[in-house]
Amino acid sequence: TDYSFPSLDSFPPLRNDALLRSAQGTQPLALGTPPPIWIMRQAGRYLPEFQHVRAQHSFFTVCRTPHLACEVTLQPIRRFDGLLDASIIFSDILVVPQAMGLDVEMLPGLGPHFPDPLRDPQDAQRRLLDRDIDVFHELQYVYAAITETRHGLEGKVPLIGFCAGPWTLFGYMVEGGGSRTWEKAKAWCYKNPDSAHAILDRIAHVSAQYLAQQVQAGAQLLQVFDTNADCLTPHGFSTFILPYLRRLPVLVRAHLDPLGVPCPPMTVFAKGATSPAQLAALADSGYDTVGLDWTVSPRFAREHTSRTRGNAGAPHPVALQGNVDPSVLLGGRSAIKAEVRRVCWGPDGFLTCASEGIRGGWIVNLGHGITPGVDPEDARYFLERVRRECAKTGPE
Ligand code: 1CP
Repeated sequence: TDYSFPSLDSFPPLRNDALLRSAQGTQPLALGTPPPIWIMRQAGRYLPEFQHVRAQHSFFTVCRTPHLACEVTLQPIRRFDGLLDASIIFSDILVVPQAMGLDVEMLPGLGPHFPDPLRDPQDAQRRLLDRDIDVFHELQYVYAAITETRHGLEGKVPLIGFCAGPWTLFGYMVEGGGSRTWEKAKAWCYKNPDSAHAILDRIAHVSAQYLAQQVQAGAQLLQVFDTNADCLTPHGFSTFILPYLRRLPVLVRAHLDPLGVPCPPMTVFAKGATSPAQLAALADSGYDTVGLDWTVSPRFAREHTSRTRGNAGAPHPVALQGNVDPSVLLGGRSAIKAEVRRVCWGPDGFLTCASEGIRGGWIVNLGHGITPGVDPEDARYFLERVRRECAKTGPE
């Protein structure tokens, strides 16, 4: 409770800025030069060293204890020394609903659980919209973890901050946990669209302040995870998802500009938003990088994102992040090797496109988070294979 933001030039100098340069368009994908790589959900679940920490502390205790969050964030950086180009702060998207006054528990083997989810518009008005939230006070434990981790990283790789897309959080707050259909959240939108918009708007404002404060604490790139962007109709996407995703970078800048703090690169990962129109809309929504799930080919994604000009009219197309199928890490080494090769050098691969002169940065990643059953040494093999394929200047 005595945290204050650090001076941003008090941190060790960054020695690997490949991620930031790819996102900003100053390091376009070039044949023979391996692009930056990291793995969504790289800290946690599948790592025995994480399970060791979790055996002693509850999930949210790890999130709320800066030295534990820092330790867990550094675990993959240590284990895969030199193979990862970014770290992501250990936390969860659900710390934001907690900050907004909702209880969230992490049930072993089941995932997040809200004992008292939002019931109806009156309930949301009373428990959410009529309350003032002191974002700094509620979430300063995250900022303390970010500041400590920036020091712990010693400038090896940049530190990513994150939050959820407003739609994804709305889903959890209404359903009370994960869902296959998200039908309560969807029913709310059909029955009470004005109430849904008021809640999404509040979540967007809190999230933007949270992202800006993560930057003040030391985050060097921001990613928005809209994991549930795949459950609405195209019209629902345009109505309840896209406007709130677009608002985040605008509001983050509005927080940071008066402080004289530059806005770092921002990435949007809207899982399942992969139609041509949705990809084009995401590429034009104020973010520097569009994250892709594994259901689209790199060529298809390039085709539908390269006509737009990237963040704030930048003279380069948006960077793309992704999109190796996370399940291949459960499929054995020959499958990993083949799939990495396909994403790089297949007929529709990232490097094949680059060799044809199709422009745009690439940040290598999976198409969603790494799953709990993965052998960490298979994850290492994946990182090594990407490096190997990307060092080549042609498919042979
Ligand atoms: O008990 C445990 O240890 C729970 C496992 C766990 C972990 C390690 C959860 C529960 N969250 C996290 C950390 C986490 N979550 C990070 C930290 C950095 C990292 O792991 O590298 C991040 C970025 C998230 C983001 C998150 N949480 C998302 C968005 C990204 C995604 O994977 O779709 C979502 C939807 C959640 C909700 C959540 N938290 C945890 C669970 C089990 C779930 C449900 C979805 C899921 O199974 O992943």
